[in-house]
Amino acid sequence: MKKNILEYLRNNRESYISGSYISRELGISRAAVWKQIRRLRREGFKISARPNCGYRLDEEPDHLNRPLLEEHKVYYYPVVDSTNLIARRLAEDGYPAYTTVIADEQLQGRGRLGREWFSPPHSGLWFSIILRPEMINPAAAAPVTLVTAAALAGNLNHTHHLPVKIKWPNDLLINGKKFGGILSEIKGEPDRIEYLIMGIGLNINQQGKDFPQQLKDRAASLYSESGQSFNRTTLFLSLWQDLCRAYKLFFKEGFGPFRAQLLAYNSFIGREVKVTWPEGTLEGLAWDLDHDGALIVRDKRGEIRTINYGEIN
Ligand code: BT5
Repeated sequence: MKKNILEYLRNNRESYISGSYISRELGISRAAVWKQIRRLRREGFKISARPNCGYRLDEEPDHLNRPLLEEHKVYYYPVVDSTNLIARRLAEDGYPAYTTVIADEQLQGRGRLGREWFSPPHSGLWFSIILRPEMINPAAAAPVTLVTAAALAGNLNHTHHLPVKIKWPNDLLINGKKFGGILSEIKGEPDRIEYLIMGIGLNINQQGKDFPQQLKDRAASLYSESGQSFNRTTLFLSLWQDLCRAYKLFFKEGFGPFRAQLLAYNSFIGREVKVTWPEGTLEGLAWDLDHDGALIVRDKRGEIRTINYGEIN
């Protein structure tokens, strides 16, 4: 029945179609029509309603293209708790490197340090890639988050002409607002990595008003800042191919080839920053990135400090 109502709306895109007409044609009550309209809206269809005129279909949701994704061995789920958790289960079951999980919606999307990651349906890219870098010890893998950020920023700047910047170590910004984040999780021993899970969240087609109150001033999407909406499947495949290429190069040649790209797209070098790191907080001038991607800060007393783990606030 939902499908039939959708057909009526699709065939009348130019005008409003009355609820009573649909109910007569389908032989159902007006309440049943209304129920189905509500259901379609929950699925992401934008349907406007006008008193005495009826309903009009304004926009269809951008569904991720499951068959195309699965051709690339990317596992699609409509709703998950967190793609990082699903990827971890697959990694434990022995799925190979580059196996990827993508979801339309996450109910418990996670950031670093147990923070939440807002992951509504039909609008973003929420995905996790399994990596199995056999040759690297865990310390050498630390820059993998920066490699991810460099690959994403490189693609979005070059291929899509978007002014995307990186905030060390895991934030992606557009016009100074955060639209993406990276969460890497590791399983291994001191001298060997069993697997890494690279979780990536990108706001794509949300409108500014779609963000919850506490994020409204700080969060953005590619659409809210550029006015361009994107086919999420096409954009994902373009980013994913660049990411896989970047990881292969990183495992072969280390962080070296990525340092210049990171510097080119950074939003912090030469700025006064406040950094949280295991020793507390530190204020100073972001000075440089070292050869491993560690942040070099000149503190208030003029001392040079090297931050391996932490974040710019
Ligand atoms: C991150 O953490 O930025 C990492 C986010 C990684 C999300 C991906 S989605 C696929 C995979 N599966 C998961 O469960 N996670 C990964 P962090 O630096 O800790 O930033 C978290 C903070 O960003 C929150 O405390 C909010 O302030 C803000 N935030 C939450 N959701 C946001 C959103 N959708 N857009 C912009 N900012 C957001």
